[in-house]
Formats: sequence, C-alpha cells, structure tokens
Amino acid sequence: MTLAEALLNGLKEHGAAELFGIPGDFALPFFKVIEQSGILPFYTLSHEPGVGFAADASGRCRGSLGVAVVTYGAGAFNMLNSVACAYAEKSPLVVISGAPGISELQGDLLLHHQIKTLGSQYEVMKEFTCDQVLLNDPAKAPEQIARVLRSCLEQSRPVYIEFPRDLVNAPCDPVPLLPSTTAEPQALTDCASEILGRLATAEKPVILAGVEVRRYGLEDKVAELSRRLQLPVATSFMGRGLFSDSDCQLIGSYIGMAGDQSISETVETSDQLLMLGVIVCDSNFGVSAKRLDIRHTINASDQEVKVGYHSYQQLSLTELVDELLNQTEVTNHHASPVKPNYPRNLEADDSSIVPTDIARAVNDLFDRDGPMPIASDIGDCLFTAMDMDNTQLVAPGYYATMGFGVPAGMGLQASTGQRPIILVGDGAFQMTGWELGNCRRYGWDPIVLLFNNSCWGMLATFQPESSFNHLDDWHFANMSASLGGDGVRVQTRAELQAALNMAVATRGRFQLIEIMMTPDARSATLQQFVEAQGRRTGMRKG
Ligand code: TPW
Repeated sequence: MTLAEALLNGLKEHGAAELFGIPGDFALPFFKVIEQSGILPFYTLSHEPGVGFAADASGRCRGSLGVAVVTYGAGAFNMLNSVACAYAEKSPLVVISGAPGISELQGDLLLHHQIKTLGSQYEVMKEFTCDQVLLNDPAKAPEQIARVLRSCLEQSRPVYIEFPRDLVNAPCDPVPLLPSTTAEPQALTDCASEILGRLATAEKPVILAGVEVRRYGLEDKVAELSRRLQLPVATSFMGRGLFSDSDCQLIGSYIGMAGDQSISETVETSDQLLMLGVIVCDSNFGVSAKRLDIRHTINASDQEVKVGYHSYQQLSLTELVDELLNQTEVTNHHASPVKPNYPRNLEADDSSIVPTDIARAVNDLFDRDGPMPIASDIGDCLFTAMDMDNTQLVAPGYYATMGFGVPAGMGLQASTGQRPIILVGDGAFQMTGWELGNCRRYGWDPIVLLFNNSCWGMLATFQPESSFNHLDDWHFANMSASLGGDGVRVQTRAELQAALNMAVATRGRFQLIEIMMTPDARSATLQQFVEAQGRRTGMRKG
C-alpha cells in the first residue's frame, strides 16, 4: 500500500465519512489517489472557507472525523478561519495540506505559495490545531497518523497533516488503531462519587449540557443519567439541538439574560450545577457568566473536571459519564420534558414578515412533516433558531464566524444524507452563498431560508447610527436558477408559507427562499443579547 492509501484507509477506519477539498499543484498527486482509489467519497467546493465549514459540520453532526484537503499556502491559509472555528468550538476536523516535495526542499529558489519559510505553514497550524504531523518519513507515518487521528477524536479539536507531494506513492504500512488514553481509575471513582455526593445533598441540582455531549456521542447516556438522578436538563446555547431524540427532562436552552428567564433562573439559582461539556464563554452564557457561583458548580470539559475550586485532571467526559452511570441505580423512571412554548400557527396573511414568523413557519412544517436538521449561520437567524423546535442544529454559536451556514448545511447533507434547512442572513450569504452552485452535481437539495434585512443587522443593533451597516439589494433569489436551484423572493407571511410548502415538495434541487424583512425587524432574543453584551462591554447603554 502507498502512503496516500494508508492515510485514506486510516481516516476511514477512524470514522471519516467523506472528504471535502479544493486541489492545487502541491496536492494534485494526492487528489489523484483520492479519486482513483475511491476509498472515501470526495466533494470539491469553490472556496476553502466553505471546504472547512462543510468538513467541520460533517464531523460535528456525526461526532466523528470531518476531513478537509487543500493545497499548500494559498489553499491552507484561505481555510484558517474555518480551522479556528473548529478549534474554538471543539470540532474534530482533520486538515490535510499538500506540500512541496522533500526533493524540492534544497536550493535557494523560493517556491510559490511560500511565505517566510517552507515551515511557516506548519508553525501557523500548530497554533490552530491540537496535534500535527509532517509526513516526511513513510516508515514512521502509520504510527504518527494514528496518533494525530486519536488526538483529533479524543480532544475533539482539529489536527493538521502536511503531505509532501513526492511521498504520495511511497510504500507504507497500514495505519493502526491506537488504544485510547484512560484516566487514573482511583481518580475516576473518587471524582464520580464526589459529584454524586454533592448532587445528593443539593436542593436544586440541574444538568447543563454543552457541545461535548454531542461530540463524544453521549446524548443517550446523559439522558439516562438525568433520569436516574431525576435531574432537569438545560442545554447551553452552543449545545442547542442536543437531546432532540432522547428521553430526558429537557427544560430548554440556557442563554442567560438573552433567553427565557425561567430557564435562566433555574440554572442560575441551582445550588449544584453539573456542567457537562460546556464551553464557558460569553455567548453560551448570554453574557451572564458572573451569575454562576463557582462553589456550586461542577464543570467537566477538556479532559478536566472542576468541582468547585479543585479539579481532577486527565479525565474524559465519556469516562466520567460512564462512571456516574456505574455508581447509580438503574431506574425505570421516565422523564417528563417541558414542552417549550415555541411560536407556531403562522397567520398566512399579507402582513410583512418578522423573524418570529419564520420560526412559526418552520415549527408548523415540523408539526406536519416531522423535524429536519438545521445548519445556521451567525446573525439573527441563529437567535431565531432558538424559537424553533429542538432539532439537530449545527451553528457557530461561540466563535461566531459568518459564512458557516450554507457550506455547513451542504456538509451535513453529504455526510448524513438528511435534507437540511439552512438559516442565513444576507451578509453571511454574500460570503459563502455561492457554494450552493455545487449542490446540483452532488444531488444535494437543502432548503435555504435567507433572512434578507438588507443590512448587517446584528451590527446595526449594536450601532444603529452607522450607515456602513446597510447592504445593497442583490436579488439573491434571481441567481438561483443559474446556480442550479430554485429561488423565490417573499414579502408577506402568506408568500412565506406558500414558498416553504413548495420548497418541501420539490426534491433534487436546492430551494432558496429569500425572505425580505425591514432592517429593524429583529428577534427579541437578539435584542436582549445585544443589550446584555452592550452593558457588559460598555458599547451600549441599557
Ligand atoms: C467572518 C462580524 C457579526 S454579525 C455581522 C457581522 C458583519 C452581520 C451579519 O449580517 P447578516 O445577518 O448575515 O446579514 P444579520 O441577522 O445580522 O443581519 N466577519 C466574519 N464573521 C463575523 N462575525 C463578522 C465579520 C459580524
């Protein structure tokens, strides 16, 4: 077997479902093997940020490896922001970059795509990934690739593999599966019993579940734990979409000052808050992290469990949840999830559209036809998603990069086969909306709900006095036909409902619904979020 084949088989055996990429001359030999071997399905897109987001979404929604393959320099650096997003939001993304051949390294001649030195890219990637390897020795490569892929899965963070183009066909052994790293058994037992002891004596214990629960495939186990302990469960903002298929007493998503105040109160007044895999950040907490009293929190994430002010190191969330289950009695107690009061029953009249109407229309659709997964961009579309039924959601809720939604939805459909709803603002659509042009050749048919308020609305909410936040009218719906899909512009609730029904009924082509709204039509959640953020940063008085 060759080094390229060993890498592709290794990726597959470690859980990769497909590859997304854009070639370049430093990557052409590897791309040739990718195509000819057919080891993994392979999709090319148009712009490297989209490649990174699509691969990230694949990894997120399957809790396994997403893979992005790019060329050296221009390709890899073009994708850096997506890698940053995956790092920040703990997504298991494998970045593979073609590179100059070993035989090209001698001599004074600069190579194209080179910045300072030929090692610059590797150094930059060290900062954006949790483990890296330069495949310059086929004898060591199997072990090195195995280590890097294990790091990717165990830490659920991006890793970097640099592949010199003249070693693609070098003979190589298969990539092994390394044993997973495990916690010190006594530390694990003690940690779990300390946690259970604290929960047993608390009056109002609550579980707050975050993204790691999905990343490590722990939804059912955490749901089981909550039933055994009879604890209510809230998800973080980033964890939205968790437990959509699980039986637990889900009370909704905690977004601090920006969200439902009864959920905020339950979480903030809990005298023992068990945070499982939560990214403790401003957006997750609706900028109210200070409201949590550390003495009464248990925070398990990043292979560490902090109990009040002390911590247990090198202990994964998976091991912790398993041990908590070990130490608790099986019950046949059924959960009684609180049915959140999401808006539904859209009045299909001639009124102009506001974001809540879009949530209503989507919830009505789910009531009729069953839930669909959602990929959302950042912007008011994501805050509006908080008013949609709890279905699978991928979104950059913490790193908050624009441009995620469209390619992420495509990655989601590629890897799961499910038809997604994509939520995106006009500003973000200007960045990566063009990737939709790649749907036709792969048979993807996402339904895209484009929130067109003709502005960078979130920014305009922060700073309404600035006219640079206004955007021109690009008539996105008109562009759909040439991109291989169907597009329609809607101005009223009746038109929105009709367009959504038509989109659902039409399979095989992407369906773009360009929803026209006034710049000041925004969700209550966005308004509250911006006000809370403004108070915290002093950007806005309120
Ligand atoms: C890659 C900064 C955050 S929100 C926003 C900007 C420019 C406006 C988004 O406008 P859109 O949605 O998509 O029309 P809406 O609902 O606000 O009207 N560059 C990147 N990422 C971010 N987050 C920014 C800039 C930003």
